[in-house]
Amino acid sequence: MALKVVALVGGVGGAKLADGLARLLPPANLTVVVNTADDFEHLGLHISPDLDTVTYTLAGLAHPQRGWGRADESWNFLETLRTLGGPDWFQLGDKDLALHVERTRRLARGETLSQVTADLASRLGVKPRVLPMSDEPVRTVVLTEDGELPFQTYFVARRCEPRVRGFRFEGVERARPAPGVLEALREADWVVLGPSNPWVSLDPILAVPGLREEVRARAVCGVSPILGGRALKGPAAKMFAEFGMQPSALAVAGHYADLLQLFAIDNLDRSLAAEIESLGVQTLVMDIRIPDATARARVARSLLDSMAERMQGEGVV
Ligand code: FO1
Repeated sequence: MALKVVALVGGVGGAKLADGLARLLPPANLTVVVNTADDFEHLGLHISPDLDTVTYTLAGLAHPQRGWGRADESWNFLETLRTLGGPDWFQLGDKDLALHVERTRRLARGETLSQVTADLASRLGVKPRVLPMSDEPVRTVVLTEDGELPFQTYFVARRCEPRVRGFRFEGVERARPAPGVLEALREADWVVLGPSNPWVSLDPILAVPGLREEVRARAVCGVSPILGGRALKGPAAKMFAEFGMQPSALAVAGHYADLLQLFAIDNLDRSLAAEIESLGVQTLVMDIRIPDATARARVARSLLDSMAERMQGEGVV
């Protein structure tokens, strides 16, 4: 019987792993819980970049190189906005824009983010359940040497250049897990932590009151977002370094050591396995790069096999 899995993910890396799992698991056995602390209001629209990256990836519509936004996009809106003197620092393609307009319209009518997400995902042909971490607004604020910056200002407008001192997840103490999140976790055989940025993609999800405790009660398998000391994508390695830590798969395993049973690291990091195991975490050593469908399915297959084996070893199955 197929395992029931809840994947906690942020942007591009997490979406790709979710896609690998979706290629192998029956849709009813996979729930993807997505970071919404990168969400922001821009041009009067509610933008949910990580939800959209996951939705487009699972729908087979994502831009193959960038990972975010859509393939076969046109840019008439952005070019016209630029001509008119509007803010063009955040790239919104024409097709992508339609989704933000429609989401914003429905939210203004009183639908919740999880309702809107479920309906839009289903219209785009996504089969597994995609849930925002919360329906309440949570916003990552990056504490930098240049002061506090909203996440997308730090990430896109400032290209992650300012040195980071810490993070604040504004609103998180009032946020509740979105409907279905705790139920999915309680039914799950395994929780998978995607190869997403630990600081700004997974920590906000785990900071939603009640969520971390529920994850800790389950078997958890992580995938390193760092290989050979470098992030697969984005500023994770830079952030570890700015906090005075050597960026590595070991540093990521240490970040979640209280949660993890299994942790997948890259062949390049084989020499870190013993130290990760000394944290009480079993390591899986493999090629963790997942640029295309074949690689995503291969990594997902290894994870699912190891999770099933571990359950059998413990006499759970
Ligand atoms: N990332 C960028 O680096 N530059 C952009 O202009 C940009 C636009 C954008 C539009 C829609 C969307 O869904 C994502 C977009 N992203 C862009 C990615 C986004 O900022 C990041 O992927 C996440 O917030 C980090 O996980």
